[in-house]
This record gives sequence, C-alpha cells and structure tokens, in this order.
Amino acid sequence: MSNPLYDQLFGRHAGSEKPFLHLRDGKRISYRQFLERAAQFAHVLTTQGLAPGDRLAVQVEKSPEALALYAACVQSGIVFLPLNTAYTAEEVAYFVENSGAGLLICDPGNLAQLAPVASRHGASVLTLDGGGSGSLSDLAADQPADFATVARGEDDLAAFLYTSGTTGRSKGAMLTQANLLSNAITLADIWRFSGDDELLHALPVFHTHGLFVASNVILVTGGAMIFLPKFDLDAILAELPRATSMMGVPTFYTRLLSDPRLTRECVSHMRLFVSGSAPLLAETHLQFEARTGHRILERYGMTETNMNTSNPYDGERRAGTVGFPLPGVELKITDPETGGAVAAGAVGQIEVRGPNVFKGYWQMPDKTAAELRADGFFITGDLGRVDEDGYVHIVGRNKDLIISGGYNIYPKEIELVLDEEPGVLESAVIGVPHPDFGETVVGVLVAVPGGGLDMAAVLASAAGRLARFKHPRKLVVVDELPRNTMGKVQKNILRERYRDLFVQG
Ligand code: MCA
Ligand code: AMP
Repeated sequence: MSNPLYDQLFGRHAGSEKPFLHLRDGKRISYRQFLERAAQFAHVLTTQGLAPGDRLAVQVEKSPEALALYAACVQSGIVFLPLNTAYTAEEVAYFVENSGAGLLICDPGNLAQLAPVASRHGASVLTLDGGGSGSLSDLAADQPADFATVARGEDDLAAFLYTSGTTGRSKGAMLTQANLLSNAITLADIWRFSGDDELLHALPVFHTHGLFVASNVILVTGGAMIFLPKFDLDAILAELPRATSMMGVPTFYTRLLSDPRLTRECVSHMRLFVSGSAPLLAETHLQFEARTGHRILERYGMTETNMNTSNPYDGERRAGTVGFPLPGVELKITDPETGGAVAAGAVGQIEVRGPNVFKGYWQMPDKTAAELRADGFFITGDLGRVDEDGYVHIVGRNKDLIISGGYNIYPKEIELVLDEEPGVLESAVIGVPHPDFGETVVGVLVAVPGGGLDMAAVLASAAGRLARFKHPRKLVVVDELPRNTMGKVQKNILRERYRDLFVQG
C-alpha cells in the first residue's frame, strides 16, 4: 500500500545515515534518526486516539522534533495543522475549535493557558519544548522506532494551514498530498536541488515557506539543512560560508545588507538565494548583487497554492518581477469585475490553476466557491500583469492585506478588536512602509465624543488578544474616516497620509 507523500519525502531515506539536520551546537541528525523519531511520534498520536484524517494542532518552537511531527502525521495519515508561536490563547482557541483537532501539542510554558482551551473543545493536550522535551517525548521514548505507514492517496489531506480573510475569520486551507508533492518535485527540479545541498534554514516551520518550500525540496532530494531556531544575524553570517542555498523573506535580505560582514567571500560557497512571501524591492535585489555577486531568485506563492511562479535558475532573474508560471501551473490575468481575460500586458487579478492548488477551505463552502472557480482556477486576490517577455509582475492587491516581515495580517481582524475597545467609535487599520518589515500596521481611530479614549489601554488590550506581529505599531486619532460616496472607508487616502510615519519621504 502506498502513501505517495511519505514515500517520496521520507520513506525513501529509511535507514540512511546521511545527515539531514545540522544544528547550531554542532549536533547532526541523520535521516535514520529523524525517521525513527517520527515513527515514535506516530505511535503516540495513534495511541492518543487520532485516526487517519483527524487533525493534530501544533504550536511549538522550531526544533527537529517539530519537523518530525510533520513526518509523523504524513506517515499516519493525520492532518498536520501547525500554528504560529506568536498566536495568543484566544487565537489558538479558534483554530482548535474550527478544525476540530483531536490533540493539541503546545510548549510547556503555555500549558496552563492552553489546557483549558483544548478541553473546552474536546481535544487532549501534550507538550513539546524547543529542546525536544515534554510529555510528547516522554511518551515517545517507549515506542517502537518503526511504524507501519498508513496508505493514502494523492487526493487525501496532508495539512491544514490557516489563512486570515477579509471578514476577519481565518480559513483552514486544505492541502492534499498531491498539492505538496507536485510543488516539491517541481521546485527541486527547477532550482536544481540535489543530495549535495546544504540549505540554511532560518524560517519558521509553521508556514508554507519554511515548512513546505524549504523543507520539502531538501527532503525530496536528500540534501541537508543547517537548521537554525530563528533568524539571527550572527548565526546566519557564521553559517553562510558552508551553506549552498538559503530561502528567506525580504526582511532577511535587508537585515543581511545592513551588516558589513556580508561580503562576496562569505557567500562564495553559495549557489542560490531565494526570496518570497512579500515583495522584494528591486533596490534590495540590486544592492545584494552589487555586494555579493548573487542575484536573488524571487518567486511567488500563497498558502492556498504553494508556489505559483519563479524567476529562472538559468536566464535573467528580473528584479521587481516574480518570474514565470511554474511548469504545470497555468496563470491568467483577468478583469476583477467580469472574470474575463484582460488585454495582453494589462493589469488585472491573478488567477492560477494546477496540481498545487488546494482543495478548498475547511467547512466553508461559500468562501471556497467565492475564490476557487468550478474550472479549477483560484482567484489569488493579487493584482498583476505579464510583460512582453512573459515575466509576471505583482503590482498590488485586490484584498485588504498587510504583509509585515513575511507574515500576513488582515486589517479586519484588528479592526474588530479595536472597535470593541471603550472610547473607540470606529477604526481603520492600514499598512504603511517600514524599513525592516516592509510594511507595518497603523490603527486609525475615531473616538467616541467625550468617551475618554485611552490609547495605552487600547494597545494593552489588543496585546492580550492578538499575536505581537499584528499589533499596531502606531495609533492615530482622527475626527472622521475618509469615505467614498458608497460610505466605504478610503484606505488609499489613509495610506497616502501616513506613508512616511516610519520611513523618510
Ligand atoms: C517578529 N515581530 C514582528 C515580526 N516578527 N513584528 C512584525 N512583523 C513581523 N514579521 C515582533 C517581535 O514580536 C518583536 O516584538 C519585534 O517584532 C522584533 O522581534 P525580533 O526577535 O527581532 O523578531 P524577529 O525574530 O527578528 O522576526 C522578524 C522576522 C520573522 C525574522 C522577519 O518575522 C520571520 O521569520 N518572518 C518570516 C515569516 C514567514 O515565514 N513567512 C512566510 C509565510 P517586540 O518589539 O515587542 O519585542 S508563507 C507565505 O507567505 C507564502 C506562502 C509565501 O509565498 O511564502
Ligand atoms: P499567504 O496567504 O500568507 O500565503 O501569503 C500569500 C501572499 O503573499 C500572496 O497572495 C501575495 O500577496 C504575497 N506574496 C508572496 N510572495 C510574493 C512575492 N514574491 N512578491 C509579492 N507578494 C508576494
């Protein structure tokens, strides 16, 4: 019986003593050790009562064990649901409830807060810390180091990744085995990954970029990862000389450029730098090339689709563009009003279709139908054009979204929280340029007349409810919000008004 994703990413390395993960303390984890750990975890998950198709919610620090949980889920047919470590207990509660997760694995430090959340929604709870210890590992220690891989088909679900929405309610994007596998094979091929690669991995492993794009291309080719717990400039600069490749969000590259230790010599062993998740400024691309001799390869993707386009490995990596549709992926530019094709070279909404496109949003058929057409094209919400040479340019967004340091933030979610605060009549949340994060969050408030608006109290209250990266970095009070004749808030006017708050104009 087969399980295509497990077989191709993990099973093929069974018994291999080749290094898979190099850790910062000099420790190495071979493929065999990693897979044995994953098998022990798979036993724990099943003895906890999870069956194929059930969801496992995981909010833990990055570690080899966190990644082994992904492998354990694929091997046992359980749907892997990783969560950003920045999410508050209130945010985690929504994901556990909405997904119907049967088990939550969290950091021991969050157990007191999350155990009641889990029990309220009928889930059990285990712990795992950044060093690999916790009740999960305690239970795993006595388990066999091999596990009979559960048969799965390509259309079976492998993971749920939650992505926010314009209504403020997060949606669980259902990703199948084929979605993940097709993208991994394509990317490994076009980016020329091989068993000799050592990928410098400093991204989190709870979103598509670090979990699927980076880890899966290595797994499918048998290379190794230099596995850092997070982005740390000193650690990255220390590891760059031995790495062959790195993937990062634009903030990685602007931070590297801000350090004089980034030189041509320190990257002389590198063959590939990839950027994505947010727009890479053409200026950053050019500065990086001038400093290092490397042209960053920019690609474009989404949680719902994995990767859609990429600049070429050979050939011109064109700054300010996201390259060409991947092999097997169709991309078209349509009129947002009619859905019909626009004239060649004109700007419209980007739609994509291919084996990478997800199956829909968990238990949200209306939202699925609104974004995923019956013919299989997914409406990305990004605005773009295709130039005369076929390069795709992303020129804006047809959705109210802020991307800060590669994290997506939907203003509606923050507005709902701000609007509940005493003294706040209404709010509009916008993204403005930020030198480090690309964009950052600004809250524009209208006060209740005589309502005693206390800005510090508003910020403190929001802090308890929303992940840190979503917090407004600044609140401003205005008499009224600019509106069009339909009564809709004109955020473009606000963005223009506050565009220089964090950068020099
Ligand atoms: C951390 N903070 C942030 C962010 N990250 N605030 C806004 N935006 C952020 N992205 C907060 C911290 O809580 C902290 O708050 C302060 O900012 C600085 O903390 P620091 O430790 O310096 O943060 P950091 O560790 O340096 O984080 C910055 C980072 C990180 C390295 C850019 O956010 C990161 O790794 N981003 C990658 C996100 C990612 O993987 N995106 C892919 C999504 P305080 O000041 O209170 O201490 S997948 C996707 O988008 C699609 C599919 C795609 O195409 O890839
Ligand atoms: P997410 O929903 O978190 O997966 O984020 C996906 C969104 O990130 C896309 O819809 C784009 O708006 C944005 N994005 C990803 N890669 C790029 C890129 N290279 N350039 C511009 N925007 C990007």
